[in-house]
Amino acid sequence: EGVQPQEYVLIKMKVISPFPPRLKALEGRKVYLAAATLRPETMYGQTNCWVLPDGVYGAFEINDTDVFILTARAALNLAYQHLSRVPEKPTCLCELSGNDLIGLALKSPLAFNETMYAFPMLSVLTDKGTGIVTSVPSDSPDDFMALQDLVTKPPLRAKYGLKDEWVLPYKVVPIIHIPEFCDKSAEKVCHDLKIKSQNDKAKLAEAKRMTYLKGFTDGTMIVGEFSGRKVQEAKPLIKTKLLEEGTSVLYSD
Ligand code: A2H
Repeated sequence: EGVQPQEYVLIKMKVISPFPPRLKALEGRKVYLAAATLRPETMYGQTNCWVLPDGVYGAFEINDTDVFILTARAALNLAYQHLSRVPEKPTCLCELSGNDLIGLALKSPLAFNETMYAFPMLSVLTDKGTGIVTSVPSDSPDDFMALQDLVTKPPLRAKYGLKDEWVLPYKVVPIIHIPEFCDKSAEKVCHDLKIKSQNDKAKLAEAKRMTYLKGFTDGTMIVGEFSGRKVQEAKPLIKTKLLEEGTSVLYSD
């Protein structure tokens, strides 16, 4: 963690009704899993959402219409950033565990994937961002390996009650071309480094290092409104678009 506050874009991943029993108190409201990202330009390639199974989350009133599901820590920060119905005071409608969120059906801005689901990832930190992470397996080695684990390990799906039809049809969506890594940089680097699972922390750190900077400096968008533009140019434009259309908000951690 740096000394500077990190500025994230919170992606509003809309929870599709009917809500499961644990969320019934929220039925009729606009409820979102609020995912913190540093890469808004990758949102075209979202395939699912990540939560920490044992993480503690809450459903908080952000304004008169929207409810965000995230950690209490993030809700308090948001309350001091003018994102709480009651100024400087989070209002929690119900407490939820990560396990309550697993399997929720979601619709997320820009994603080509129409419906996606919340899945477990054990490396999600609840003291960073919102504790909710959106998954872009084309460009994030963490996301690629965590999804790969769920696809290749039926017992892991069973442990968390994931239906095969939520997990197995997923496809890595190519969204950014990087000359060195072709169009699915995370998949290529994970393969080249022979990364076995999401628990292979040292190699994943190396994979992230290799892809993160290159994506920004050498990447070109190959999908969406800014297709053909450099990632460096497209990133602020996509960020502004998401904020203006109201499908995202800014958040400082
Ligand atoms: B990024 P930094 Cl395509 N726990 O978004 C674990 N990881 C978290 C998190 C949390 N509580 N909150 C956010 N993140 C992830 C997209 C992405 C991201 C791509 C490529 C790289 C990448 C899609 N996932 O991050 O420690 C989120 O994943 C590589 C660093 O604050 C967020 O951006 O620097 C990033 O980590 C924030 O990490």
